[in-house]
Amino acid sequence: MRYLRFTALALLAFGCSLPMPAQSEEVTLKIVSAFAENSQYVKRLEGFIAKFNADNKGVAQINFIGGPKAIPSFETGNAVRSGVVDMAMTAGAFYTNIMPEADALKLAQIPVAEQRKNGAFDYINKLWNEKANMVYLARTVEGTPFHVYLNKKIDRPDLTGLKLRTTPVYRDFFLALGAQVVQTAPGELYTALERGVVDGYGWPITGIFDLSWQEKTKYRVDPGFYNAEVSIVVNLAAWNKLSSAQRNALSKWALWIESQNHDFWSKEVELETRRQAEAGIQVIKLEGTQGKQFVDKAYEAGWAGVIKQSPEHGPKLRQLLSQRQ
Ligand code: 173
Repeated sequence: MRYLRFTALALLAFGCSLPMPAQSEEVTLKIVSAFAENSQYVKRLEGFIAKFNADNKGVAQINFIGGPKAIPSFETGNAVRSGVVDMAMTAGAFYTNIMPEADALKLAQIPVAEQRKNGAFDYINKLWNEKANMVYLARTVEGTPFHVYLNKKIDRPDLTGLKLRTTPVYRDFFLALGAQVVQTAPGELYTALERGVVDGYGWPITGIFDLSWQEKTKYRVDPGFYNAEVSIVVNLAAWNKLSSAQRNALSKWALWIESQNHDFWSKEVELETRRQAEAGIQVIKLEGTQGKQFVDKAYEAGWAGVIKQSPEHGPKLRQLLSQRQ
């Protein structure tokens, strides 16, 4: 027994005296997605990973673990914060449990390329580092508005009497318009629509076909509002362990995917709008003043919600993310 213990200790000591792996050794980073594996968001992520991996053999590789079946959408923030995974492609709405400020990114009125120049990106990173143990690496979705999708008709910006599926993205706005709300992960929405538990939902202009919601959707309300946000975040400790070559590789490809956002998403918006019409989804168009009031109310309710939850950082985020006057 004594001998065994001695051997074990000797082995441990020997193990510890092995040289530490050199910083330049290839690292594999595990990434999960808050969105379904067949979604457009994930297809684009996989394209990004393929390019990154081909460019970084011997330096760093990204390994896609899976979508919400691996880590539920609303748990992605916790998984990155705690280091269960190294990275996630997720939306701020899914980790307001960690930091309420995460949901403010949907309110950005300037592209991420500009956020990198006006100090917003640095401010975000400081906050994300401190409050979520995360590096905010790249915004992969921008320039696609959210919409209200309904199965009951409305003729003015009023959702009184309707029960809508929500996430933190839409909650304050839907409540301001008189709706009742129920929160679900995207993966639970089809069933909620099928069972008539909800009369509609919020979602961006793109992506409703990924989980077949078009089968259970009669109307889309125009105009859209906000700026759907999906980003790649990295566990801070995992980031700090990387060599500068590995960090540079991630930053280089972060800039690359962001540089593709405008062209990629403007095309998708066009395609998906047409596809919705072809699927028979009718547009309820709030015209003129009504349309303007609808969008103004969205931003008003959205910022009021963020500032209420974060009086310390909300106003600064508003200043940095809003259109320059
Ligand atoms: O689930 C959602 O409706 C949501 O919050 C969201 C956020 C960003 C992109 C798509 C959906």
